[in-house]
Amino acid sequence: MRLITVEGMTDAALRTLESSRLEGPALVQYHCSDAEVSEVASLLEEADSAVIDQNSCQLAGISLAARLPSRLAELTLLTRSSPLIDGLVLKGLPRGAISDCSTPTKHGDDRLLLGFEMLALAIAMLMGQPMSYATQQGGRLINDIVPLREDSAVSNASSGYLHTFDFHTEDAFMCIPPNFIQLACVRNPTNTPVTLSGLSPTDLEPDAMAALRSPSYRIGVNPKQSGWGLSLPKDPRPVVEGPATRPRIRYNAANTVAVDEGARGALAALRCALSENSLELPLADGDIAIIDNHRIVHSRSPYEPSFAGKDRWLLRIVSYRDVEALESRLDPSNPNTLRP
Ligand SMILES: O=C(O)CCC(=O)C(=O)O
Ligand SMILES: [Fe+2]
Repeated sequence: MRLITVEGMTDAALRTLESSRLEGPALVQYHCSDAEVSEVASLLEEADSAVIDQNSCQLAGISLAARLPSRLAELTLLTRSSPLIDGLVLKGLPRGAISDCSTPTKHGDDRLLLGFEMLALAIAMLMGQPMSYATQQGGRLINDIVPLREDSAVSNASSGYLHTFDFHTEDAFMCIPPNFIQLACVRNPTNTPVTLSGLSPTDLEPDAMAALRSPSYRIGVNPKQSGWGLSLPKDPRPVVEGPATRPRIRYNAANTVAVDEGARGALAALRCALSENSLELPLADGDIAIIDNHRIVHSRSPYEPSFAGKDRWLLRIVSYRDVEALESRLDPSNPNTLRP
């Protein structure tokens, strides 16, 4: 994994990305300027005082996306379109009114949406079509990644804080996983990073790579998405796909099962490579990370919440490049919701 700090979409930045192209996925990091912070702060103020709910958030998100500071929009669109960039971290955005709210203690309540949530949604809209899952957090488009007491002992769940959430592609078990996952940091008092990793073309021996590219793996559902259990791909599938110089991964360390011994050995080699290539991304208040979900896997270590209202709180939004491919899963009464 490479983390490359840029000052904008400059030729020098693109040359750096091009020259290190074969060294594995590239994450671009940009620190917002004071002028951008104050521009976004006034957009947030407006959105914070508007009444925005699950039904009106699509239009409100589009209207905010159209008014984003140009450099932020350019970097986001470049991340969507350039094969040289696999993720973007926008650092130091303002949070508006959400910074005074307590961290939610349950999933899927029907509270109104605040400015920072709309900012996250606007950026996700530039990346593709944000979609929600009928099976997750009450079908909300913007999920709360928070510790939940009742899930403390659940491993491989974002709310299961006592356990590691091991490396995974978001919703890897689905026939069509989302293209991008976005994590927007409301607060992170324990400085618990999201750990990222990916593959460069030369990380694995040719035999292991060939096994990972063969249709020899089944991925089970996550504990929090058990509703999809009957809608998994029927046949085993590859874990690695795409061009040799830019491999794509569909993987979940917790529940990827290989059909034979050779495929199992390759999976162990993949696990080693991912752990060697890992990069800790410490998300601070107001940071927004966009991750190409086919190029970069993510994980989270255990952490200790205090349940006094100010625990770690990220917003998660997934987006898809191609909604038509999802047709059979669209909820007829809500075209931005997917169901098993
Ligand atoms: O809590 C995190 O840093 C990441 C959690 C996660 O994997 C997710 O929300 O999909
Ligand atoms: Fe995840």
